[in-house]
Amino acid sequence: MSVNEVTQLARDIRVATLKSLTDLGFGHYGGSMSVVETLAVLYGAVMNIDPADPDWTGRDYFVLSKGHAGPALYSTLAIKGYFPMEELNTLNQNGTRLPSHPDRLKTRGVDATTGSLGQGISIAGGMALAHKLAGRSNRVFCIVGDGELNEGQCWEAFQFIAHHRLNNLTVFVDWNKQQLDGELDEIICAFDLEAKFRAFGFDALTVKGDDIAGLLEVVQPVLPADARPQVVILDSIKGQGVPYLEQLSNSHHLRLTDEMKTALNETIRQLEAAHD
Ligand SMILES: Cc1ncc(C[n+]2csc(CCOP(=O)(O)OP(=O)(O)O)c2C)c(N)n1
Ligand SMILES: [Mg+2]
Repeated sequence: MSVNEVTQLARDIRVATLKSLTDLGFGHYGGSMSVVETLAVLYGAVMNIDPADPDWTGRDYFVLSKGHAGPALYSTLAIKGYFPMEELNTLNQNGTRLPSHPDRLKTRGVDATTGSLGQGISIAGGMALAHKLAGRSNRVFCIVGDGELNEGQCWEAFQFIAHHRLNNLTVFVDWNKQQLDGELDEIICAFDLEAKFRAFGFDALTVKGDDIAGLLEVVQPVLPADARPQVVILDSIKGQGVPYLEQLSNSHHLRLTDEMKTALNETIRQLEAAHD
């Protein structure tokens, strides 16, 4: 996929996610929006996957450690053909196969059950070690939240990943500078993320969270066998790509008012009109 095609895919993921959440009337908007471009890059142009055979053992694996962004992952999987788009309308409702947080036993294409923050990165480390020990070339990709880094488990996992040189795992930190109910700087400051990861044995770099060309350049190449594992810090905005959400300081979980619905529907309309 070209940069233009991935950009188009990101737009489609954003629209589908906004629609599924807005039809429901509540949900995790901010953190879903900030990972849209990364999901488009991974599922559109980087990961070796077969939506017709989600359990194919040769596939690359994806772990959404910040599981509350599940709605964005579901839209990505539906667009890629893992299940029908209409199923997105069942998000988080009784009997759905799309619970608010990903469950690998419920949804085709979900590789790991997440939602309890801190656990997904440990799962991803285990997956990467298993591939490495077996001499397989599968890659593993994992997105953690910046607030999620408050969980000590993340740092245990990072040490494990660096110790075992699991450079078949790429970690993304969604540095959107907010967590559940406020700014990181007010709650627990992240300090210098690049420096912290380097001290933990990673190669670290920062890319704008919506810079599709930049992300492709960094993530597409397979790292040399002796490289340190890579962390990509996504300099993102909570609510990214949706003007109304970008200016909110509490877009983490919204229960929609009429005013919010109007603003979100306007963005959906504009994004759809921009469709090539
Ligand atoms: C172990 C655990 N503690 C608390 C929560 C509740 N919780 C859900 S999302 C969230 C904030 C996460 O912030 P961040 O990782 O920055 O997510 P993002 O900004 O990307 O939405 C919290 C505290 C949880 N899901 N798991
Ligand atoms: Mg955050």
